[in-house]
Amino acid sequence: MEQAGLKRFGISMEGRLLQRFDHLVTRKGYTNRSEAIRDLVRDAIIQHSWEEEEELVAGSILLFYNHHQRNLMEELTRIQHRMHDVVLATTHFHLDHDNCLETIIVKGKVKDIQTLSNQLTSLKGVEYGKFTVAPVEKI
Ligand code: NI
Repeated sequence: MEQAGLKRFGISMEGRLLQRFDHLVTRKGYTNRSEAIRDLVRDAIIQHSWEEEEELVAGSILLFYNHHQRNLMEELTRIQHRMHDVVLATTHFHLDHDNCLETIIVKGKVKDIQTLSNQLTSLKGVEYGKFTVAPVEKI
């Protein structure tokens, strides 16, 4: 029987990811996974709602990838050139022999920056990508 309108659904994920998630749940003081996931979902919805806006924001896109991945470097450059009007600067760090960390500083309409971020983070070989905007303020 349903309680207080709560719905249940199943989530599948890799064991290693789940292990790290559980560590986060404990560290952040959540009493259970559901509570942590509800917070993540709320954040995601807020982040997504910004896409609808025409508002100008500044932010950064953080990318972690292995530069040996075929065509990845070319694709990263091509996409950034195509959206050069929102890219202010790109800084590339060679972390070790294989891995690179790149931060792209952006400014523009949220929907354009989100599009750029989605294109970059979904590229094959990008192992981690994070788009962060400055607190919602008019620039
Ligand atoms: Ni590098």
